[in-house]
Amino acid sequence: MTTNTAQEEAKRKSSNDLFESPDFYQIDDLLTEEHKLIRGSIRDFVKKEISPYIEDWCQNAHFPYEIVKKFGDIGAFGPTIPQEYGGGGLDYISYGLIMQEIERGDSGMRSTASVQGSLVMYPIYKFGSEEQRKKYLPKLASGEWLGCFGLTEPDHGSNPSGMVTNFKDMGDHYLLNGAKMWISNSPKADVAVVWAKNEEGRIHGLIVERGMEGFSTPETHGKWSLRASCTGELVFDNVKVPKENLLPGKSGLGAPMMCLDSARYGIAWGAIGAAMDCYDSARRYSKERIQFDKPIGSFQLVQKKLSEMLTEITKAQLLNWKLGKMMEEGKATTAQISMAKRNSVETALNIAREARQIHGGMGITGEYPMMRHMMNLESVVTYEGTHDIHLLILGAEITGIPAFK
Ligand code: TGC
Ligand code: FAD
Repeated sequence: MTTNTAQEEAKRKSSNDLFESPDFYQIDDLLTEEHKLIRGSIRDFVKKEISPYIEDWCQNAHFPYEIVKKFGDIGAFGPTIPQEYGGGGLDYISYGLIMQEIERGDSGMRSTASVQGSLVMYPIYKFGSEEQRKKYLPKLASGEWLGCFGLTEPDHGSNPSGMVTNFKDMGDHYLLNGAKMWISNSPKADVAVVWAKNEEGRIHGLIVERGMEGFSTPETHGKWSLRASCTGELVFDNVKVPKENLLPGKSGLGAPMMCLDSARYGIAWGAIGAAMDCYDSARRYSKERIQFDKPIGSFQLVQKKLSEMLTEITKAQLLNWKLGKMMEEGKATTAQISMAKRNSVETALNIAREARQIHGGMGITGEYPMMRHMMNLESVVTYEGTHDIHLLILGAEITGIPAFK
């Protein structure tokens, strides 16, 4: 395809992104003018920079590396990190809205943004030294560098405290050994925040940089989900990590778990973005598609599907907004975040399936977004704590009895 033809094709697809956000309970009244401006600018960005291309990226399992710099330019990385470190200095509702709009475009794109902001910049800001903050945060915020977060291991997914990746104090440096698996952004990342145990078995965060001898990041191929996001391993074979790369501010499993609280919050908003995209496509299609000489939207069964979708989206929007307020006040608990992440992803998966059905056979094609969202959401329902782990976090909160072990 010549450049001109490619641009025309992109323009055609872009003009097909007719997304209109459902707001059945006038939740916009709860937003400030700044919130609406931020949401509007990210929505425009998604229509221009993601919607025209996302189908091709996913079909070809292509991670568009150039999106990293573009995300940096629009302030998608580290929205709540203070501006002095390059972050947005925004509140948690703004952060949620940014994730909602990006995931409305694609969950893989939101993954890139939420890993960078919540799982790489957040721990460096929260637990890092002033030197580490100054060295890494501005470059990560601008998209000059891409980061990843290594917690999961081949034999330790839901149970990260069993991790075997470890480091030894060698006097003038640490020696890091082990492997991480299923790491978003890893094949292209410049820096990795890696969680590993010291000789006493205490978990610490270390910043590992591409180019350190013995550090490699093999890509994971063959995914049916998040195909526009790159995923891989982190392999540490006697990697010499400078002592100044240890995050000094917090150790223990609580440190990575605090990062997960922030990222799971973003996912709660993001997944509803994907749900809104599916609902909006189904709403429009139901008015255009004629069967038995009538629009299919005139049939009660189709109206039932649409009504239930809108009800669930509205409930989740309200839950997310209230959670955002509690995050802002520093009052949100891990269990409250689990409830919202779990609810949003389940809602989005159900809506993607129902919306796909409303589109009939056309729903399985890339002309419409439902199958892509549905396949993406199969990762979202698993990562950042599986659906059942979040249920157990809630169960432990209700009963006071953890049922993980
Ligand atoms: P448990 O005994 O409950 O806790 C161990 C220690 O950690 C502390 N802690 C927290 N601290 C602060 N905030 C939190 N949210 C905390 N959660 C736990 C806890 O107080 C305790 O501290 P201490 O001082 O008493 O030792 O831990 P457990 O081993 O029983 O595990 C609990 C469980 C299963 C809930 C937890 O480990 C879990 O959530 N597992 C799921 C793992 C997970 O979510 N992995 C995500 C990997 S990253 C990822 O998926 C990125 S995808 C990103 C993308 O592409 O968008
Ligand atoms: P397992 O823990 O083996 O779970 C398998 C099944 O057993 C699940 O259904 C689970 O709910 C169930 N189960 C496990 N324990 C219990 C229990 N106690 N009670 C009841 N049921 C249980 N990780 C990172 O560190 N960084 C990343 O950037 C990252 N990105 C990812 C990107 C993708 C595309 C994917 C798919 C994963 C990513 N992950 C990442 C890993 C992700 O967090 C893990 O896949 C997830 O935590 C689950 O771990 P697991 O896959 O090992 O499943």
